[in-house]
Amino acid sequence: MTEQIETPPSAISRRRFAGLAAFSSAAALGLTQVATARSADASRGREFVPAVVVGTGYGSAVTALRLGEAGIATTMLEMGQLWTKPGRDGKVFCSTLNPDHRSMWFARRTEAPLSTFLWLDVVNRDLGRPYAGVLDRVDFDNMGVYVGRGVGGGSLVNGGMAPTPERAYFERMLPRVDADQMYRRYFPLARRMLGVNSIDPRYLEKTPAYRYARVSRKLAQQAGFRTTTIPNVYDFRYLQREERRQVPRSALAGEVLYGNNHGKQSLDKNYLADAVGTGKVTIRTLTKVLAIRRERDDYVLTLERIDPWGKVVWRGELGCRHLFLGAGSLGTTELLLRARETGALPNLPAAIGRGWGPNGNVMTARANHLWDWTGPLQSTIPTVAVDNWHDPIHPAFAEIAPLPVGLETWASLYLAITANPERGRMVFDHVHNKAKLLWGSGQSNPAIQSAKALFDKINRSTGTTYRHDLFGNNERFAADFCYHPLGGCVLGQATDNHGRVKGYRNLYVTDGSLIPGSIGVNPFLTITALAERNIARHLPTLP
Ligand code: FAE
Repeated sequence: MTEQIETPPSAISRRRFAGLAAFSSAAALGLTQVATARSADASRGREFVPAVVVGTGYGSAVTALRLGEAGIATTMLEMGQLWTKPGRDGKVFCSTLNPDHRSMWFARRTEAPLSTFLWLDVVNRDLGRPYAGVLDRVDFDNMGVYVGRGVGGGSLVNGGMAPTPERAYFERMLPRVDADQMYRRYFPLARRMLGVNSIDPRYLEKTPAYRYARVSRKLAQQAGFRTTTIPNVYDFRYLQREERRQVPRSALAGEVLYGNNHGKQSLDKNYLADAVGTGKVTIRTLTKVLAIRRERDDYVLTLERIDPWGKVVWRGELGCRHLFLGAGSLGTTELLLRARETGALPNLPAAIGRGWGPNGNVMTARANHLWDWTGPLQSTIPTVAVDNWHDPIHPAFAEIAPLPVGLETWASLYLAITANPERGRMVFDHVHNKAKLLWGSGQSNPAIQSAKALFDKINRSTGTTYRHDLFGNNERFAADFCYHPLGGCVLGQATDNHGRVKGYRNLYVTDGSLIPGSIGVNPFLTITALAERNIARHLPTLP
């Protein structure tokens, strides 16, 4: 079998230009459809397309591009908005320090990961009328899950960190995946496509914007820990020009959680632009898939379209032969659980809903000595980590996060990724017609213990302490929310070894739900590479 993995660069740039132009004109005209050619109007009866991709995050974007390149007419369905049209302030996204209605997905108040500062309720803001904002927090018992909503999914709101997992851990988590092929072919391909780059070490050492990272790094090294830099999809050359005030500031203007107006190479700038540029891929925005059923050889999707204020403006159906689910760990698992539990797709495997985990996420913060000031200007794009992954008892990869509030805080903030072996389970709640996560509060303890082992040692060695004022209830560790939901449709369990869902033909999963709850580093590079690997296997079998 030949596996298609690359397109010549010249073809990519022509396509990308066409795709970007389609995004701009859809935004300018206020359309909920992005395409280079006009496609049929779904509001007139049930339409049929050969392939549907649900969602527009990493797995979906890869899949749609490769389907489009193969000449297969594909419709992408995204419940969030297209984020390319500036608001009244001339900006597409609002900043983390000054959030407005664009920040959160139908919420009355922002729900930032840090709830207080100096125990004061100064972080979150009331938002007024709920709106289809870009960041969602889905709350379950004992676990809140942050996800991106919009064309580009998580790429719109994430920190852009794109590390490659340690090979031995990747092999442990996904033992049936050919690691040689992944590390030789698909990780490099994903890095190239996503525009992964690394900070210039000379810039890292001298810029005031990463003083906070250098301070944390110094203290970690004093305690005997190894540190490393983390590649990113934020354009570090742009960042340097921001500092020189040659271009509008984004990472240096507190933008990240509610979107970056500049610098970030989110999926709409690469995979999705290329996909639309093939002329075969259409994206429908503000369109949510509610249910999936089977009619003869086809899948029929029940859809609902809203306006940005949440009013339902259309309901209908769309038929397809091949259905690719890329709605993220929560979204994909919910759709399949609903299909199984309502009897629409009764042969779906019992493994759907299992193997869920938060990638061992835990946040913590330390208070530094007065002479170790972290600086008022902090880049929102993290680029240094404390690497304690090889600790035999408490492995942790702790990324040094900014606290970009524009004034000195003497605080060092961290997102630690740990190898928490605990797994949760998603089940279907018939009463509320939605998925529910079963995650006990004690299940976060192994993650907290790993982070604690690392930061206790830093505090002991350097004579510093934890901050208690940031996460509410005087907590030093926050492991009751995550940025990295993984699992629910685990590769090789709910699906075959390439993401084909067991029990049904032409039904595929292509997102973070394939990864069994933990991958040891930030996950989007792995999700992208795995999606490339899987679609390369499926393409020759498609019409
Ligand atoms: P994802 O990107 O979540 O896309 C799913 C899409 O499907 C979304 O656009 C949804 O709106 C849409 N959707 C869901 N349900 C439906 C439905 N029923 N109908 C239609 N559309 C639907 O999926 N990861 C890193 O590797 N590095 C980082 O630095 C990093 N930082 C993060 C920071 C934040 C604040 C957050 C929230 C996440 C971060 N992540 C980071 C995680 C990363 O963004 C996430 O793993 C990926 O986005 C997951 O990719 P998927 O393709 O699984």
